[in-house]
Amino acid sequence: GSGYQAWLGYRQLLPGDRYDQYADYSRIHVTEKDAVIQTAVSELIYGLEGILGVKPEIVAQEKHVIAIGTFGNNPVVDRIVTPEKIARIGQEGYVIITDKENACVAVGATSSNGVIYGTFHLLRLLSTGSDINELDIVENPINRLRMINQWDNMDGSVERGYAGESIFFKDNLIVEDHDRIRDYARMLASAGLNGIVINNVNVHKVESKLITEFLPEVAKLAAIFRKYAIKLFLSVNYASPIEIGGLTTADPLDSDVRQWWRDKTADVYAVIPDFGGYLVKADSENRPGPFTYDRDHADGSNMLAEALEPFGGMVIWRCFVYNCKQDWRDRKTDRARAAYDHFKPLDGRFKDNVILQIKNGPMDFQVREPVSPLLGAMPSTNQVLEFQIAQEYTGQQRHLFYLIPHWKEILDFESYTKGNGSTIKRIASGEVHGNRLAGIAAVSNIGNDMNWTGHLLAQANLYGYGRLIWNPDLTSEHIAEEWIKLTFGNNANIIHVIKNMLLSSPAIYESYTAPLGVGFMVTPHTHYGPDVDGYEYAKWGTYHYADWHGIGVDRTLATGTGYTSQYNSPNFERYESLAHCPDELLLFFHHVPYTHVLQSGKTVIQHIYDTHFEGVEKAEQLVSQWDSLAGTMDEVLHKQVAVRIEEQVEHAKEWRDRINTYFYRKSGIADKSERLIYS
Ligand code: BDP
Repeated sequence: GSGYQAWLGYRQLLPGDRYDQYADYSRIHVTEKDAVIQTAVSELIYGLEGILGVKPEIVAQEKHVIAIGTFGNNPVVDRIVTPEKIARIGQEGYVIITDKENACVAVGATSSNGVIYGTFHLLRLLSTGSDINELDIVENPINRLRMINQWDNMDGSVERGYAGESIFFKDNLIVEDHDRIRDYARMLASAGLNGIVINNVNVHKVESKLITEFLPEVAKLAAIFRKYAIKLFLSVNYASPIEIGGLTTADPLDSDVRQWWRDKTADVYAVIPDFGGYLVKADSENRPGPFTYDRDHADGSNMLAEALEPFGGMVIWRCFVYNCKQDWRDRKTDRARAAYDHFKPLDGRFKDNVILQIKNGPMDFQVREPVSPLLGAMPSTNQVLEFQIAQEYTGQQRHLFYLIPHWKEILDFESYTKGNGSTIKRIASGEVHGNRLAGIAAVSNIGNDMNWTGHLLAQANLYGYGRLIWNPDLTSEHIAEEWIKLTFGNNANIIHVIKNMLLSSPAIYESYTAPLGVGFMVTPHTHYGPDVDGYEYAKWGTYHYADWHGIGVDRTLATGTGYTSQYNSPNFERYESLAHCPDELLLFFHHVPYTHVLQSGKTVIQHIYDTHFEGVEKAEQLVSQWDSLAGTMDEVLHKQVAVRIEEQVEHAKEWRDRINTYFYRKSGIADKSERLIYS
């Protein structure tokens, strides 16, 4: 095992009950020639052959079959699926129903896209050994846009990539061998995703040419993804009219600039008729944008929206806009405020096909930060929530960090933006404000490492991301269990051990890194490993303000930056109040002395010491848990993970010692349990 098959390994069943049951249904009945349905057929053949060891036939008979197709086009599907069921199926949804008497399973959908999702669902059931005699499943995705963002550069590197080089680009060209890209498309579709941006949000001159010189090659990639019901999008450089168009300005109100974008966009649609649209990072971290011309982000995005509109395309415009040249001497400047301050006043000015893409927190994918107050705060504007699957600040796929529970906390957060029930998941899905365009995007965690994600267990984050955004009500436990079974098989002990490891991992990592929501404390640039003051006197605005007396950022309205006032009541009051602010976010919102007593009853300083010692102990337990599986699973895969977890422990010790020593020196307060070498 190399891990390349990921969750699509389809290991063969031993003869016995399930084998016989599945064999009874194992022929395929399909009538449609549509490319996506044909993809579903080949996936079904591939999966069944893996599970049963025999290649299934495609047959005309209407018994002992798995029938897949769209309503009205497949006699077996139409015989089994009632009109009442059909009425419940949306554009991308599906039903899976068993007609036991005739030994048929019908996978039916409104569109061929639904058929492929239904087929992958059925394969999941088979591959995890489920009973298929009584299936009666109706599924519709909760989020309309289910996107993955590659941060791949054409030189072959991946920004914040921790699993090798790009599978899309090499030497400033698009790769010619498309096998891996096709296999990636399979993985994404099987997890329910329907959109991909293939290049980094930081667009260099060479990637600007993806919409010109490289367009024929891009079209080939779009064709691969199209077969898997995935739309292709591109990140574009706001200054392209200058960079590659020979114009002297990129002013969004300039008529030549507008014409340039209309022409280029028409060229794109001429070869990719179902092209999704553009993703744009503008006026952010030294990227060009409308600010250069004294225009705002509504002007900038609407210009692109106008070019895309005739073709049904959309502009996904990122809100990661802040001043990366702040002054640390001024306690009133606050990067956390920036997205809301820039965008909220523009509500109502964006065209219908503009979507703002907003990171889950106000800073940058920290292990702990509050939920972005911009989410849901613009009732007349489309929004997409942005997560990061790549673990930039959560251990870079060297430390174990199962992201699903972390994302679920965010999705379940109550924003109160339109009264009770205004949770982030209902905002993201478009339900709260009734948006036509809405959904979730995330930065991918894959590269050309043989097992895709470097850390084999980080595959759970890619798989789980897709499953979670299809249905945000799925539990972390359920997703973990599904992924483990698909990846490692049905051994009860393996499932039990890995599930525990995954579920405990976020808290472990949090406990030995930056404390109580204060964030960063990582090595500048690489963002891996501890550097307590690395960003403290830098311009990036990621401060913790630790001194001899205390630590934390005062973001209250009363005495601080006023960031708390971007939240609705009662979140505002909760964060504003030192007594009510949740412990895990205390230092994000308040500057307190080291002797401040937390709701847990501990002082801040003792909390720091305790969590850091305990965190390392728990990381050590991960090693023994994993070791206990040796001999019960594929040896190569076992070894791959063992190496990573051992590194995690060593590295956790470094975190512990640097953080603890630092705070001991700053505060002069000893550890009550006398574990510090210094005291
Ligand atoms: C930060 C990354 C940086 C990205 C930026 C972004 O450190 O590499 O370009 O976000 O999201 O997390 O644009």
